[in-house]
Amino acid sequence: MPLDLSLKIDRVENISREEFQEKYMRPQKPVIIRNFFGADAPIYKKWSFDYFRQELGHIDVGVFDVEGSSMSADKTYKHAEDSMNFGEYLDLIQHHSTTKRLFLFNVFKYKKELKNDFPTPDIIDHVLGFIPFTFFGGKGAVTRLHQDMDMSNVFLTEVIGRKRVVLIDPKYSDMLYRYPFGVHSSINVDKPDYDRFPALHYVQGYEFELHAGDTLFMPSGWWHHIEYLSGAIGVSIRSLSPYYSTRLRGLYNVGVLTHVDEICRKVIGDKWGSLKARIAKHRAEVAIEHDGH
Ligand SMILES: O=C(O)CCC(=O)C(=O)O
Repeated sequence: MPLDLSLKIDRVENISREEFQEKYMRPQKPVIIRNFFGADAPIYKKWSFDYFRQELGHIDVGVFDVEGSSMSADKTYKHAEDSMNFGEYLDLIQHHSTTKRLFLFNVFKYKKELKNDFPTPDIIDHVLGFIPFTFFGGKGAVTRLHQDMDMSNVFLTEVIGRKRVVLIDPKYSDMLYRYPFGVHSSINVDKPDYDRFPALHYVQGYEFELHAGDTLFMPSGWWHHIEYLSGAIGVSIRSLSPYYSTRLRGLYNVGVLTHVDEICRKVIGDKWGSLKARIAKHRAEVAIEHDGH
């Protein structure tokens, strides 16, 4: 049986600041916003595979390919394992299937003025302006189910291409068997193993496609699984949660938790991963007892 991903996400265009804050930001409810940066924003017309090949085809970029069989399910990968010429990488993702991705790629380091192509809309506050990131990937690339560690709100804009997104409320974190000391889950959203992970029976989420011109508002801590349905280019901007407890949680995750995890992995070795899996299982059992019906 597939996961219950039958919730329907709202789609809006030209939403006012008041409506966005009241209906989506304060309740932390996801929504897809069409032409978030304004219909005439240069990003929608100027950014393309050809444009990047022409402007930055000569640089080398760090390439992630960690979603394969060799990855540790509970580990957050922060550094690219490989590097490639950007022009060749763009040819690859434009014309072929590949699992290679550019993840949290700071293209603005090479071309600062690209930031002017997408003015921050005034419907949002507390934008973390210093870190817009870009995402490049080829058809077939997958970002496994995870939460963003800094717990910021994410506005993920699809500039070119299509993606399939699975989005799940953080209230289900225990039922998703979240590994402690991290932001990953043991489960595969496309092949849920209900025998090993029975709490998945109680999880509900959204599943939808993002198309060029769509921006997904992903509230703090929402679980996401992203599959590239074509070669794609995206950009995300982030904003602080309206809630201080969530902001603190993000600071704690980035400043403390992730380092404790790395130290324990080094000191304890493989047993650390299995201990975390046991804790995740126990928490899911408790959640079934409290919330399962
Ligand atoms: O590749 C993408 O489009 C976004 C990936 C993402 O949001 C993430 O890895 O947190």
